[in-house]
Amino acid sequence: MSSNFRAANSVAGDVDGTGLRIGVVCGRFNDHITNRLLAGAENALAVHGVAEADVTVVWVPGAFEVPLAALALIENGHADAVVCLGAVIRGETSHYDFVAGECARGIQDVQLATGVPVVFGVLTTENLDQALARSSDEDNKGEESVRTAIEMVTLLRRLGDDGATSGLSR
Ligand code: INI
Repeated sequence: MSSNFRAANSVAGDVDGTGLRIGVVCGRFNDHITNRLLAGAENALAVHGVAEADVTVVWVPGAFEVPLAALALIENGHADAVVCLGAVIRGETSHYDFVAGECARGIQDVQLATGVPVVFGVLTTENLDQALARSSDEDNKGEESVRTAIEMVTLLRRLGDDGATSGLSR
């Protein structure tokens, strides 16, 4: 099925991080994984033009504490977006579902309450091998999360302005 109908307005962000202030919240639990996510995130921050001086990394005990630290970064004016990094591995915990679920819910709550992008860069895997694979040089959730953060900030700015730069008509 096709038609000649084309939406008049189409908006997306980009991955130019110049001038953006990015907060990174990192869980210390499973830090053999979260340090790899952080390395991927820092690599992406450099690639996408974010200045070192504009990045604040905050360490918390585990994924459960991540949303509160993200909220504090935002409320204290430190970040245009927050990238949350953690590793919850099912094989190693009996309360996987609580930790992973509450972390995800908390992150979504913070971004919806504040209007500031908060990215879920928390690995939730069945085992250590999967966590290693998703924090590798080839495939790194930290790297991907930085791109998401920058894309969402630039998207929201375009949606929020008067349409002049985005091309949105009213
Ligand atoms: N925190 C994690 O980040 N990953 C885990 O796999 C994990 N496990 O296995 O329990 C974990 N637990 C700690 C939790 O995030 C809190 O720090 C703790 O419950 C104190 O609130």
